[in-house]
Amino acid sequence: MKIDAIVLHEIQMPLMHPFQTSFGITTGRRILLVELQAEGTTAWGECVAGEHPYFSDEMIDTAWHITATELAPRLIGVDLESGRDVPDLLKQVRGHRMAKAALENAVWELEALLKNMPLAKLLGGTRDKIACGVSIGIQPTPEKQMEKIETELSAGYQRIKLKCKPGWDSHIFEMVRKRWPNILLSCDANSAYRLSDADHIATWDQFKLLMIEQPLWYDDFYFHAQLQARIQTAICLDESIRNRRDAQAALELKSGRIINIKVGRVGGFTEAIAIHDIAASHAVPVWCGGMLESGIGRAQNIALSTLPNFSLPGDVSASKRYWAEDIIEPQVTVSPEGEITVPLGPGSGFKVLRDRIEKLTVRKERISTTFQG
Ligand code: OSB
Ligand code: MG
Repeated sequence: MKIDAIVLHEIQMPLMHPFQTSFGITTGRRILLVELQAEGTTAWGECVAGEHPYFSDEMIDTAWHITATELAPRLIGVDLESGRDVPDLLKQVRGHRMAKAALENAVWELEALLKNMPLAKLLGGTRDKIACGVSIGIQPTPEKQMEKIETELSAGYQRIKLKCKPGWDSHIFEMVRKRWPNILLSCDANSAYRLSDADHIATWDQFKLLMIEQPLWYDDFYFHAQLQARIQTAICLDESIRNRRDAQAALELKSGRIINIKVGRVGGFTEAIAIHDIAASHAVPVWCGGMLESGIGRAQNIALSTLPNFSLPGDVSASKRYWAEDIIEPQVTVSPEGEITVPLGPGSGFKVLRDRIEKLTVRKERISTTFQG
């Protein structure tokens, strides 16, 4: 496979509902899409970097710059056999994993399209349906939070994850458990607590949470191990797992008992699969996280979620929770049983709506020259 050109598009889309985490509120997304033109075919990838460097140190503008100047030129004109070839070609550039993932994943998509096979199969997936949960942002009032949960449970979602932070935690969990004693419930602190909060966090054991996601620093797994030793509830690591070595170190240190895999956070499908495998070898379940993706990233998350050790419901949910109209067809839908059926067509199995993307595009750049040291 030889890539002739890579086109970067920035699209802007308002979210259906503002999404609040412990690090801020997102009302609309600026999304970098990469379009590979190769072998007479087009394959798309999505960069999950946010509008600000709050979740990680990447953001759309750094990802755009690095992609245009350093990453894309290293892929143009090179003979690629598979998406697995990409990490080696990009390894001279340190970090910038979300930018790298968009390109690598587009190459996997390209490979699946050219082989006329589902991306899920190419990645080693074995499921024809995936289990869905939702991540619900912090709401203006506890009552609104309960309403949101009610809506998502009625839609069939199998697991509710609540964003939390100091001052928005125990009383909310208590209200939820009074009303729904048995649902699968978890929380995500996005690094809002410190080890000095361990006694407070230990009181959440009474709420029988499925997991507590990334309670401490975004770049830590040493202190997470100390916290895990002091609580019964499983810790799930998100931000702090950047690659397979982090996963191995975290599991050996017992920093958590569950891993959230976000393909953008770890630099692409190759690394995501490696982390999936390491977790499996430790009998640690994984699930697929979300980054408020458009349909392109969402479709690729569905494919990844078909791997065997993705055994907990992920944060991959219906398009309509995010967008008035998604950029793929059909839109991603979730059954009343809380499942997404994995499409059987080639690639991620969804049609990319180019006209819609063009309408939403505010910035575009075409790269067709090879990297000159
Ligand atoms: O920590 O999982 C997270 C969204 C943006 C940044 C970080 C996170 C999230 C989510 C949303 O939880 C998941 C989704 O619905 O896409
Ligand atoms: Mg998280």
